[in-house]
Amino acid sequence: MLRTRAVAAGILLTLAVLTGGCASGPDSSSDSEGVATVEIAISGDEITPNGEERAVAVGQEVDLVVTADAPGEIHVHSDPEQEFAYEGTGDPETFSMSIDRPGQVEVESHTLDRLIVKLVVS
Ligand SMILES: [Cu+2]
Repeated sequence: MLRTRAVAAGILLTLAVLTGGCASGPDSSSDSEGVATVEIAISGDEITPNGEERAVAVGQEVDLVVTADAPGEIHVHSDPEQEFAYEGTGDPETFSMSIDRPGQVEVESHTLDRLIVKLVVS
């Protein structure tokens, strides 16, 4: 009986800790309202978006969400340049980054030699 209680208390404690962890979720999600999500779909040699401009803020978190049917690499022409290799499993893969100075930053697929999106950072 005592042992059962101790286990139960242990579980409750664990739950409390987990819940505490979750409770910080809503707080940080208010920050994530400022996240710019760029959905990128790559299928064969078709890429969406197709070179459109997208305005983002300096220092803003930019999430590149890549859904691709084959592995490849995304190139972000920021300074310094950033590269993200995606596996291309057909499931969305998220790459978080930010640009820390104003300007235009091209996001390209070198695999397909195409401009995907142009980030207009200000
Ligand atoms: Cu490039």
